[in-house]
Amino acid sequence: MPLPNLGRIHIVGSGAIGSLIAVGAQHNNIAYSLSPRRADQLTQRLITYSGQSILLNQNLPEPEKLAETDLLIMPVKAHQLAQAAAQWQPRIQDNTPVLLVHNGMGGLESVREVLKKQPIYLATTSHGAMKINQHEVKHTGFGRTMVGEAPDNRNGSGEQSEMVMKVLSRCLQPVTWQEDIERALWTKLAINAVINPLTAIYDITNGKLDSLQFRGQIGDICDEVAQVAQACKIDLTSDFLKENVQLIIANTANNYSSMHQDISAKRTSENDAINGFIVKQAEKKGIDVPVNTFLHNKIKSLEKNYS
Ligand code: KPL
Repeated sequence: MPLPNLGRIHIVGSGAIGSLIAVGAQHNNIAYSLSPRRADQLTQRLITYSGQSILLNQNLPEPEKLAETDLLIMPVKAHQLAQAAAQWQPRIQDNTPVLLVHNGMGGLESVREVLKKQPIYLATTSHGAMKINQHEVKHTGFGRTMVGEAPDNRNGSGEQSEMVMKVLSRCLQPVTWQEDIERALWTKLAINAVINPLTAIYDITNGKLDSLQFRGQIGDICDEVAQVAQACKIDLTSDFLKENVQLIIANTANNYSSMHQDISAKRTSENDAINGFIVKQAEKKGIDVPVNTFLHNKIKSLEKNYS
């Protein structure tokens, strides 16, 4: 059934998570457009978690202008957000809701520089997906999604929040609404700070981290993230983070993390927004985070080796 008060959703980029959202929209008869950064990168098919093949054949042309009742979804990497926001800014209204879905932190700040008035929503998902070639995406790990209003939301209304929640519940389920989305984002930050660099450095799937060999490092990373989070007034304990990390390792065991995929494909990863963000915050608070510093530097050196 179509959603009341919703025009269309516009998905920026044609990456793995954006493509998952597009398939969810198509399945639920929500009008959508998927706009790849490059025309030859458009996802045309998705292999679902249960192995079904779905053609994305209802993709609408990219809109000239978005209405207040449309939703702009930006599932692109943190370092690509500023440019994407600048590109879409002339096409959206002051009241058009914008939903950010990315790993790591710092995305809201860079989008806010450009979209000063729009209501912004933040989501985080632990679904695993990967682009297996330019036109195909595979849903590799079944996760869950959390969404909430950005702390600095300007024009958001209850009705709009409800619409955002309903869209996501159909497109990236299961979804829970978070009054305190920052806590959820920090929890996901810890998950990414562990899984992403370790899988990229050791060239393994997420599930391989469930081995005694990694217990110590995982514990140390969570201890450091919890310490920095607490210094930033986010109420999280290391034990809670460790529990969540182990859960996601189990739920996405066969997945190659996004950082593993980026490093293998010689693309810039989200290193700066994940371990790099923790290192920066730690510096500001005067906290020593040797394991996150090591991982941040190690991934940077792998990125430097791109020919
Ligand atoms: O977010 C992810 C990522 O790969 O970036 C997880 C949840 C770790 C799934 O691989």
